[in-house]
Parts: sequence; structure tokens; C-alpha cells
Amino acid sequence: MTTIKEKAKEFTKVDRRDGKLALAHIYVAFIALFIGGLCGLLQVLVRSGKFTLPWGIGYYQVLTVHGVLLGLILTTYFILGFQIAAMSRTSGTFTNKQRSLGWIGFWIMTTGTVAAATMVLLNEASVLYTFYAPLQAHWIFYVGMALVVVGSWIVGLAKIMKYREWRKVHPGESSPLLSFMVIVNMAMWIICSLGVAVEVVFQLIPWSLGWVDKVDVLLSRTLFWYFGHPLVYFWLLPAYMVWYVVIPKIIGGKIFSDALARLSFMLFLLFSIPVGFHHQLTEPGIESFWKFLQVVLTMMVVIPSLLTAFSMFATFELRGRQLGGKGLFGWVKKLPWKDARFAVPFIGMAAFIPAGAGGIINASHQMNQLIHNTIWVTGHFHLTVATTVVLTFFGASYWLLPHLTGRVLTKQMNKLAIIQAIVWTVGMSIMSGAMHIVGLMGAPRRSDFSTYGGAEQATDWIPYQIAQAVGGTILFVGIILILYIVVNLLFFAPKGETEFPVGEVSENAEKTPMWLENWKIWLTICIALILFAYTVPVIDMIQNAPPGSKGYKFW
Ligand code: HAS
Ligand code: CU
Repeated sequence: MTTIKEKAKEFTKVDRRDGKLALAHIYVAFIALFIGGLCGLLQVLVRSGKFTLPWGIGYYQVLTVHGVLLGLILTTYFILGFQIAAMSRTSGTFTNKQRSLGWIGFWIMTTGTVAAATMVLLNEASVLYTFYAPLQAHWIFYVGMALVVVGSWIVGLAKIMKYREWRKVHPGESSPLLSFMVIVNMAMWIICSLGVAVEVVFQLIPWSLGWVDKVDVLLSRTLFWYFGHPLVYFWLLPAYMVWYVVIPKIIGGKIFSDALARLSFMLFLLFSIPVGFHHQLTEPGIESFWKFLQVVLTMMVVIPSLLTAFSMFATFELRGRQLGGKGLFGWVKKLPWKDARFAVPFIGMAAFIPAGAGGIINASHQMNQLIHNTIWVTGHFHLTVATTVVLTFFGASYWLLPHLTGRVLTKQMNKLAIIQAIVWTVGMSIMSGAMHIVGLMGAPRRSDFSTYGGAEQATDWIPYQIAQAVGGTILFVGIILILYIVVNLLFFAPKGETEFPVGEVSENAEKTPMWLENWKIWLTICIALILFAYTVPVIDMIQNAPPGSKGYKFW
């Protein structure tokens, strides 16, 4: 029987057909980055008070395009593409049947994306990326969103089939770490997106078609956040895959512990779903006990991030000392700072320290009263998803794209990639910093420019809004730079072979216990926790539901 190590060697070169499927997803992701990024620039300019949108384009229309394309489309497509490459690399080439499923899913998603985007562009769906009821979009927007979800399930099914096939051929062995992580990531996505699918199919579509005139707002938001919180971990886990599995190889070190990595992924699966109420702490109609319970579970989901921080530091320190780093911090200097594949995701990791701290503030019930619905929250998620996750995805693109296209990253592009990350960091620090501060001063999120009739408090916000515009403009320069590098890697970089780096586990690590991969146990606990956190409050919501709300179109 071939060992995992030998297997991994066999697949350093991507199967062209798998590569094409992965690339198709990645193309859509970067097109979304371009359009979504442009909208971001327009927003910060509008909010500075110095710019008005031309041709009757609405602020909320632009904000919807920005949120949907960057939060939902860029992320989902990049992740699915990355996962396809990761499965193909660590578990072997997809079978024709699995790959066909992948393509079917891709086209369903893409049809949905185009349908939803068209409705937003026609100004029929300016409901933002959370599509909160009672704002009501055109039904085609909701159908489009449903298709994106269904398509992603089919792509996920292809990966699950691949994983099962590997396990069948290798009974009694732990699956390749990266494949295992892909499956946890997908399981989380499938379980949580059931919530938004129920919301869209049973509540929003019939209501927007006029089959029913009222919608239960609280229930719809609860279903949304049952999905919306694990959604953010669906974005984060692929970044963690890069940190745990790829970065050790890039720096020439070893994975600190296979078991610890698996444990942290399983903890994410358990604790990232039953916590949606931390987005609804200020909403009436949910008894405080259930909010408290979900806040406790939210604090539990911090643990696997702390495990990750510990294990990344350990990997870095071990490698730095191996290279001769002395003293308490001498090893830091030994890390490959000039290699964009390491330096760019590292900035992402560093950003996660303040980003995560902000998250803990948000989740604390009392402090949430201060920041909820202020632009502090926008500052928080631009550090988490738009810095930690996105910079890790950019860093991964520098080997993933050439790996898939049969090209290499040149020295100049590597340099430009580091400049890109610095531009991003500067722009984001200014923009997100201003958002955090002015959020504490009460400035609202999801809001067009207004002086509120010259109210003193509102005038105090304006300098920060100008700072946001400065930061946002610098970020847009960052978007141009990354797109330049991406186009180079896709079409112009010199031909050659680039490896998909997959680290080996340290010899000192304990052997991975098999129970870490016992899906029966984990899925049972996962479902039990969801039922525990949601059953009573949801029954309560349905039984004591107010009459419901008609739809509103404020744009
Ligand atoms: Fe959050 C709102 C709580 C993490 C994204 N969050 C949002 C929204 C988004 C988002 C998009 O409880 C807005 C949704 C909307 O539109 O309304 N969040 C948390 C908590 C965490 C957290 C407790 N969020 C994330 C991540 C996201 C994300 C990750 C995307 C990827 N968030 C909230 C709450 C709200 C919220 C409330 C609602 C607010 C409201 O009222 O509306 C935690 O998971 C964070 C734990 C992380 C840490 C950091 C560990 C550090 C690590 C770095 C290691 C680095 C190393 C390198 C070793 C404690 C792993 C060394 C570096 C050196 C510099 C030396
Ligand atoms: Cu959350």
C-alpha cells in the first residue's frame, strides 16, 4: 500500500482537467473582486460627502453589489476552486463522474450569480448582502441566491465522493490532512446553508412573488444568522488550511501536529453553527437565556483559533531555531520574509489578532449594545474577512494560480506581491481604524452620507469618513495591483512547474488518533448542539409570532 507521503508526491502536478475546473471558479472570484472592489471605492467616496453617484445609481444598490460580490461570490468561488485543487493534490485526480458533478454545480452557481446580479443592476434588489426582510427584492434575486447555494452543494458532493473513495481504498488510515480539512469545511457549509435555503425557499420567494403578503421577520433573520455566522468560518477555514498545511512547507518546516489541526477543525464544526444569536443580541423576541447560551458557545469557538495561533507560533519558532535563530526572538529574523507566499499570509495572521479581539468585544452582550449597527462592525469584518482571509487567499494565489496554469511566479511578481500586501495593510489600517473609532462615536453602518441636519455628533464623524475614503482609495490601488499579478499568472508568466506545497507532519508529533475522523460521533454532537441552541427559541418564535410584515422597497 502506498503511504500518504508517496501519494502526495504522485500528485505534485495537477491533472489538467481538475485544474480547469478549479480555474473556472477562480476566474469568477477575481472578476467579482474587480467589480466589488470598484463599488467599495464608490462607497467610501460617497460617504466622505464629497462625491455623488452619477446616472441615478443608488448608494444601496452599489453597497449590495459590493457585499454580494465580495462577501458571497468572491469567497465561495475562490474557496470551492481552492478545495478542488487541494482534493486533487492530496486524494488524487477526480473521476469523470465527480468532475462532471463539479461542472454542473459550477454552472448552476454561475447562472444564479448572473440572475441575482442582473436584478441588483436593474435596481430591483438593493437589499444588501444580508437581504434582511422586510426589505423586499425581486423574486429572481432570491432564486439566483438559492441557485448559488444548490450549485455549491453539488460541487461539495463531488468532493465528498472523492473523500469516501479514498477512505475505501485506505481502510484504517487517517485521510490526508488537507482533504480532511476540505471535508470539514464543506460539511459546515452544507449544514449551515440549509438554514438560508429554508429562509429563501419557504419565506422570501413566496412572499416576493405575492403568494403570501406577510413575512415573519424574526424567523427569517434567525434562519439567516444560523447560516451567516458559520459562513464567516466557511471563509476562515481555507485560510487556516493554508496556515496549517501550506505555510510550514513554504518555510521549510514541519506541521506541528496533525492531531491538533484536526481537533481544531472539528471544534470549528461543532461550535461555529449554534451561535447565530450573537448577531441578534439587540433583537426582541428571543429570551435572554438563549442569547446567553449562544454567547457562551461563541466564546467556545474562540478556542480553536487560539489553538491555531499556538500551533502557528510553534511552527515558526521551531523552524527559526533550526535555522540558527538565537535568544527569545532571534528566530523571527530567520523566517523567509521576502517570499510573498509566506509574508502575505503572515500579515493576514497578524491582522487576526486585533480582528479577533474585536470579535470578542462584539460577542460580549453588554458591549454589543454599544457597537451593534455602528460602522465598528464594518471595521471588524474588514479586518477579519477582508484582511486575514483575503490576504491569505492572495498569498495562496501566488502558488495556486501558476500551479494550475503551468507557469511560475517571477521575482518581479513576487516583489510586486509584497508591495501589494503593504498597500493593502496601509489602506486597511486607515479605513478599518477610522471605522472602529467612529463606530464607537455612534456612526451608523449601512448608511449613505448625511449630516443629520447639522447635528453636532454627526459633524464629529465627518473627518473619520474622509479618512475612510483615503484608506478605501489606497485599497483600490491594492485591488489593481493584485489583478495585475493575477492576470500575469493566468496568461503571461513564464511556463514552468509550480508545486502545490503540502507540509509533512513533524516526527515528534503524536500519532493521530482515529476517533478524530469518526464522523458519526462528530456529526451527532454537531446536530445535538444545534438542536439544543435553537429548538426552544424557534418554537417560541413561531408560536408567538406577530402578524408579520409586508415588503418594503426603500430605494
Ligand atoms: Fe465576526 C460580526 C463575533 C470572527 C466576520 N463578523 C461580523 C460580521 C462579519 C464577521 C462579516 O458576537 C458582520 C455581519 C453583518 O453584516 O452584520 N467574530 C466574532 C467572534 C470572532 C469573530 C467572537 N468574524 C470573525 C471572522 C470573520 C468574521 C473570522 C470572517 C472571516 N462578529 C462577531 C459578532 C458580530 C460579528 C458578535 C455581530 C456584531 C453585531 O452586533 O452586528 C472570533 O472567532 C474571533 C476569534 C479569534 C481570535 C484571534 C486568534 C489569533 C490568531 C492569529 C495567529 C497569528 C499568529 C501570527 C500566530 C481570538 C489565530 C503571529 C503574529 C504576530 C504579529 C506576532
Ligand atoms: Cu458571527
